[in-house]
Amino acid sequence: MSQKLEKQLAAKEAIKYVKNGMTIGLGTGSTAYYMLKELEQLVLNGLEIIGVPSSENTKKLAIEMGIPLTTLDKIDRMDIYIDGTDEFDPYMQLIKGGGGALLREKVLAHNSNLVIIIADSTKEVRRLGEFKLPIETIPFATANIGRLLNKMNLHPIVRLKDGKNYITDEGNYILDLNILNVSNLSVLEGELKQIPGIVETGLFLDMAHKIIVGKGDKTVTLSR
Ligand code: ABF
Repeated sequence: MSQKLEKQLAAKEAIKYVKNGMTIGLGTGSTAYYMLKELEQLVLNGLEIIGVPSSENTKKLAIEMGIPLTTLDKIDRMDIYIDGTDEFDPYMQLIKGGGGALLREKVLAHNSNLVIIIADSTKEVRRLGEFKLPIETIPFATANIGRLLNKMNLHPIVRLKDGKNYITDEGNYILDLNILNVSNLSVLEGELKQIPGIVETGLFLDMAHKIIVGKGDKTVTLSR
C-alpha cells in the first residue's frame, strides 16, 4: 500500500478524537497535511474548533483551509496536539524535526492534554537514530556548538537550504546529529539541553500519548 494512503488513514483515525469546542495543536509536515484536510472538511460541516499552528507553513495552510486559529498568546493549553514524526520506536519515543519545526512542535506538545502522533509504516524503527537527530541552535553559538558536539562524536551537520543555513521560524539554525552510537537518549537530551545556545532537540521522550500508524489499508494505535 502507498505511504500516502497510510498517512491519510492515520490522519482520519486521529481526527476521531477531535470534539466540538476543542483547541487543537496543528502539526507540521506531509502527514499533518492530511490531518488539516480532515479538519477542513469538519469545519465546513460545522465543527467548531480552534487550531494552534506549529509552524508558519502550517499556519498558511490552515488559513487557506478556513480553520480558525489562535496563538499561545491567548491560550494556555490545547486539548489535543496532532503531528507527524520522523521516527518512533517500540517505547513510543520519537525523533522529530526533519521539517525544521521541532521547537514550536515541542512547545505545543508540552502544553497539550493529549498528544497524538500520526505516521506511515516507514517511520517505525526498532532503534531511533537512522534519521539524524535535529537540534535547534542560536546563530551566535552554532559554530562553537558544532565543534563541541564533534568532540562528543555526534558528527553535527549544519542544515542548509539553497546553499545557505536553514533558518527556523524562530530565526535559529539546525544541526543534524548522528546518535547511532548513543546508548541512553535521556542522558543525551539532558547533556544537550545543558549546553548554552542549544534551544531544543528533536527528541520527544515520553511525550506521545498515542501513535497511530498506517499499515497497508489499516491503522494500528499504540497507547501510553
Ligand atoms: C513534523 O513531521 C516533523 O517533526 C517531522 O519531521 C515531520 C514528519 O514529516 P512527514 O509527516 O512529512 O513525514 O512534525
